[in-house]
Amino acid sequence: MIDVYSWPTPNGHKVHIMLEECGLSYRAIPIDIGAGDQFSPEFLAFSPNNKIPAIVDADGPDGKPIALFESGAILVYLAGKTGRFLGQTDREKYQTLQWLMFQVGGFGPMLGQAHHFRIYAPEKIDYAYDRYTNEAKRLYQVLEKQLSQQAYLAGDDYTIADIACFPWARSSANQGIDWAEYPQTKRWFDDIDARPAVQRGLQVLTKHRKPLTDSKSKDILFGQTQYAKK
Ligand SMILES: N[C@@H](CCC(=O)N[C@@H](CS)C(=O)NCC(=O)O)C(=O)O
Repeated sequence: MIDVYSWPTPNGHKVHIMLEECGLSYRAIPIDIGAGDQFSPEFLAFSPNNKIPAIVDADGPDGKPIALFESGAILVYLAGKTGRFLGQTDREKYQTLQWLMFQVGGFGPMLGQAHHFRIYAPEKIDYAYDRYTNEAKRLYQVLEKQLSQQAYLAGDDYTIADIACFPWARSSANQGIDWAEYPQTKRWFDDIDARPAVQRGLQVLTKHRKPLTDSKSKDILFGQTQYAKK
């Protein structure tokens, strides 16, 4: 049994989708990041960066429990455990990892900033708004070029690189993206969105979700609570 400590956000969805795609048994434990659950000592003990997702697999590689944080590392772990969605040859594996790194190093963080400065910032800061909107558009162009040459990011097959990027593309409108300008990326998006395991993964923990509108949650995520010295 795998315990996934998570919340229905893009980084959480990635792991929920992978667990569903692989048919693994798991239990989803809500960490309400708007209420500050990510700062509890119990969670920080295995997720020291105070972010979801994290997993505890009772059946680790050596038969002993293993705890992991960082969604990219969790996807690689689950791919290794099941032999799925990483590619078969060494070449395919490195190509998958390359696009997974593109997501964890850029496509997630930069789109998160675009979303933040377009939607959550208490005032419009033109410089930040434009910088991250332009960077979002540039990153979608990178996807568009890749996906105009092949079905999926790492080649002909669906991999953890696609699983990692897809949940971020669900918020494209809030990132300043117009799908009409990225037809191949939209084709890729619709293809993944139609997968039953993806739809099941997207449902995980969603009954707990609340809109991020209250000032207490915003302080926890973006203000004094987040940056208080611990
Ligand atoms: N690099 C991390 C990022 C995880 C992340 O940013 N998680 C957000 C939700 S999508 C979170 O837990 N935020 C809570 C906080 O910042 O306190 C990963 O890929 O797992």
